[in-house]
Amino acid sequence: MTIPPELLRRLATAKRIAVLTGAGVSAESGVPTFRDAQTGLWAKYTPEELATPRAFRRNPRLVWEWYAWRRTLVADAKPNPGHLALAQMEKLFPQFDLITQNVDGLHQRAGSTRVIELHGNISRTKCFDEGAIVTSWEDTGDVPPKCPNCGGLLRPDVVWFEEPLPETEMERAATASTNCDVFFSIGTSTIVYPAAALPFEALCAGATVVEINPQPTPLTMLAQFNLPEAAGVALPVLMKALNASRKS
Ligand code: BV8
Repeated sequence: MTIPPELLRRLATAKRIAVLTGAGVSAESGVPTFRDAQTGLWAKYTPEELATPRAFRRNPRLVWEWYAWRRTLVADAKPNPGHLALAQMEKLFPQFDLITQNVDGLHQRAGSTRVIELHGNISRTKCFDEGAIVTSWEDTGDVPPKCPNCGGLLRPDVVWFEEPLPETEMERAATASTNCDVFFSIGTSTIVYPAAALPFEALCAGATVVEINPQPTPLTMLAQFNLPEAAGVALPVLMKALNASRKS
């Protein structure tokens, strides 16, 4: 695959870059996307059924064990060439914001430092009632375990459907999206809101929008550039072309 010369020209003068990533960026690390069918005992549930406060109230053990299963997948996963290329890209631009919907922490493990976690992080735990982050608790065998402060149930520090996103992160993401020269939308189906609105806000603010996704999404027809490739293939090629254009 080749990078469109016009895109390289725009990146040559760009100062401010914003990137939105979704589950597709972690697919090549073996972390199933939301669209991928749930496997094994989870096959009979849709993620939207398990990732809600209602589902947790209805069956806290089931939801806790689903996240425990996903935590093992994430723990065994390694950042892939897509994650690593984005960590390099951060160093090439004066302003670079990496907005992720992923809760797997793989961007940070790849070395990215400008990460905005819109939907939280699966390796953090908080109290369902108080919302406070909890780092240690007594293993009494309860599933989910109990909050050491109030005895309430513990839950993963992720944003569930029908829950508002963390305000600071949402504001930083909106500011980065409406103040960038080039906006990359990578490995996301662009369906879940309010994250899915960000590429369109960048378009309205006059940014050049680039989509990297092997499948079409609601953004595809509106993006100025489409790289219909896997992120782990397209991003290293893009970085190579960027470095070459900077040397010449
Ligand atoms: C909220 C954390 C206020 C938990 C997640 C407006 C319109 C319609 C609906 C709504 C709306 N506003 C709000 C809603 C409701 C809802 C929503 O958007 N529903 C959707 C289903 C229509 N939004 C919410 O509930 C949000 N909260 O609005 O609060 C409120 C309060 C009360 C009542 C109502 C509203 C909260 C949303 C956040 C939920 N939490 N994750 C967890 O992880 O368990 S969302 C979760 O799903 C992910 O974080 C991500 O955001 C989303 C999955 O999307 P993607 O990441 O894009 O992944 P997906 O599998 O879909 O696609 C993968 C893509 O990658 C594909 O396109 C594929 O082609 C591509 N791909 C595959 N391989 C590769 C690749 N690309 C590149 N390389 C590859 N190798």
